[in-house]
Amino acid sequence: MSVLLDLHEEITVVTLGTEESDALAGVARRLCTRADGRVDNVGWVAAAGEAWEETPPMLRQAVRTFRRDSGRHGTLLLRGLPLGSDPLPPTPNADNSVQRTATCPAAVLMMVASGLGDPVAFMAEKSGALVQDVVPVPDKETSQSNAGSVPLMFHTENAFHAHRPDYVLLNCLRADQDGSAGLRVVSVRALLPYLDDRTREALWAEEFVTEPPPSFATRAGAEGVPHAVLHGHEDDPEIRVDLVATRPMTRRAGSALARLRDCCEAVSLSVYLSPGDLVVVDNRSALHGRSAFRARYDGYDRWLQRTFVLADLRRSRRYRSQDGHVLNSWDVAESSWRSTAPTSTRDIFTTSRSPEAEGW
Ligand SMILES: O=C(O)CCC(=O)C(=O)O
Ligand SMILES: [Fe+2]
Repeated sequence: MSVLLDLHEEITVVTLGTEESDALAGVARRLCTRADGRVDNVGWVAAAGEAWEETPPMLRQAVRTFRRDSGRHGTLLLRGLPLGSDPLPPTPNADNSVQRTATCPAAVLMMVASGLGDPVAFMAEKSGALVQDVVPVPDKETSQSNAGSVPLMFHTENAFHAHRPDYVLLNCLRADQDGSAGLRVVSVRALLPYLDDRTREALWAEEFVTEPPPSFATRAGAEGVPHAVLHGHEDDPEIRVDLVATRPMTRRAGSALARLRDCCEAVSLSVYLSPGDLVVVDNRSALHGRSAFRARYDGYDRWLQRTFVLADLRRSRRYRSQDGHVLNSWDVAESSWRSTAPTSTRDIFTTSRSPEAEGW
């Protein structure tokens, strides 16, 4: 199943019919009553995983297929998802707003996340809540974060991080009033044919450093370990870059980043989300960003809910207290930071967190 978007390129779209949407709403309703409906409770997350098994088979099949091969654009768009029968409250506009209580859209988000792996959050970001609101925030218009409304540059989510998400999920509760906010996606598979040999060679070299976003408190003197933008198999590489936070360390790396930026602009796709649309971005093969839109702060602004997924939760165990779903702020990990990285597990778990955490 597919749909045509701008540039007449196709991303995979799966649309639920009324019957499937109603069935999914029933499963979500029951899930909301489990474990006191507390989204961040490990028991509730486990219940979301169980509930996923009761969702319509075509939904599970689409997610399973995407997990095996995220396709040319590394993006899956699920449409026709239920939002519940309660009227939607006004769009929040507080900074770092999160959804701690189960609602129909949050339940759907977390069930789909369970189908892809395990939902996770980062303690330093939006207080470690598993379901985060992506909404424009007054006075943050120009911020290169999801609280802003100027164009948001292409990025791998939490590109600096050794345990960056494998998938980013965004569930649309409300579109922006002018219909101008497009989620922009561009995959390495679409980019590669446009990159000349010299650019590719530079992108494979470990000549880039990526800073954490403002939400992740850094230790003075912490030094990012150089990494490549392209890695993995040369036929089908993964991409790791943030066009704001990644710095070139050499002249050729700088030229390659500039070329990459131009190509992203040229071959990206925009997805204009409507209520009931949920996008899954494969964070290993696709970058995402967002076009500008006008925020009004009148309760009817654009409202997405977001969660992250790790395909293999176990690998990050060292950084998760009590085998929970929240990665500590300092689990940038030995492979991402050197010299000033935490030296003991105790150190990792006791490092202070930034109350000003800002979503990225
Ligand atoms: O606002 C959007 O569509 C995407 C924002 C974003 O990059 C994110 O929340 O990770
Ligand atoms: Fe993002």
